[in-house]
Amino acid sequence: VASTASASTLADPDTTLKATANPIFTHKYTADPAALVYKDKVYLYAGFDEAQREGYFMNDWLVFSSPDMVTWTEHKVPLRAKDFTWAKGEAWASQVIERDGKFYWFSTVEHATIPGKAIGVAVSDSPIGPFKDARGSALITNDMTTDTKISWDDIDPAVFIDDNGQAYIFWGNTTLHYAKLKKNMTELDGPIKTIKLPHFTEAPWVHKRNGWYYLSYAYQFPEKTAYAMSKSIEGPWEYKGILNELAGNSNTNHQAIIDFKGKTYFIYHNGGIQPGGGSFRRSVCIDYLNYNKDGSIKRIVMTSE
Ligand code: FUB
Repeated sequence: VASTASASTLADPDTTLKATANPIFTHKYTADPAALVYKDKVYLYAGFDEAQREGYFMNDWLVFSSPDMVTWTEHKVPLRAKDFTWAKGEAWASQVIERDGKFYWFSTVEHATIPGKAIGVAVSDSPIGPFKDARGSALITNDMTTDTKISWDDIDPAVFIDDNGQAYIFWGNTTLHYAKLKKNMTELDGPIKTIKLPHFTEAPWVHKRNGWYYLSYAYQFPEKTAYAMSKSIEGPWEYKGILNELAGNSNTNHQAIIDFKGKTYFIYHNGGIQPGGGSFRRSVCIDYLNYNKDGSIKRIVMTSE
């Protein structure tokens, strides 16, 4: 998916830019993409890598929309980490999903009082927000999972609604967890379970095609993207191999997969803006994703165009 980003000066909300090259945005560093197809548009959500120092420096999330994957409109900041009053900050990875005309934003933040990362959920009537905390408390905290060796093991929510209406949330670092969500999308419904996948690091993403469930994730560190397939959302998951190679000079590699207007897109980040880009100054890229006849996925060909 190519383009020459002509957006180097874009800074104002509701401004339109053309993205014809990877990285697709060059006016800001953008990380941890998640995407939602709603009606005739794609909504692309990303964390804002503010580039103020080494290490993650992320306070806000960003939202862009497009009718064609090339012309993008940047909207007002839809959500900030501190909009969760119980959070200390840190706008890490998130995903937005629609249910019954409402948009639910599941996000990783640092909890103010329960040590470690936590997952919150915000809600809006519009895919571009503004979003408001839907619970007033975290949905998932570091003390709810048994794997408490690291403070950032409850991160990177991925939410999936199956054809029968049952919603699931997957998340984790090192250990991959999942649980059912109630119809209200703001409460867990039942036990937290774990899935074992080779070299799971973080960044799960779940999608479904032709009766197959796909679970893609960041693999090892520095991260590649790998994936597994299953005939059931509850597994067993069969590891299918590497999907995307190391993301250049970014240690992390964080993907979203969507179908839009007849094509499948693989949306990820790298450190591609040079000079300046890197592990904490990341940029969203988009390439095509293609399937084999048996439903397995061809390796992503990363392009600069
Ligand atoms: O952006 C902060 C963290 O880096 C995310 O939550 C991870 O997926 C990794 O990309």
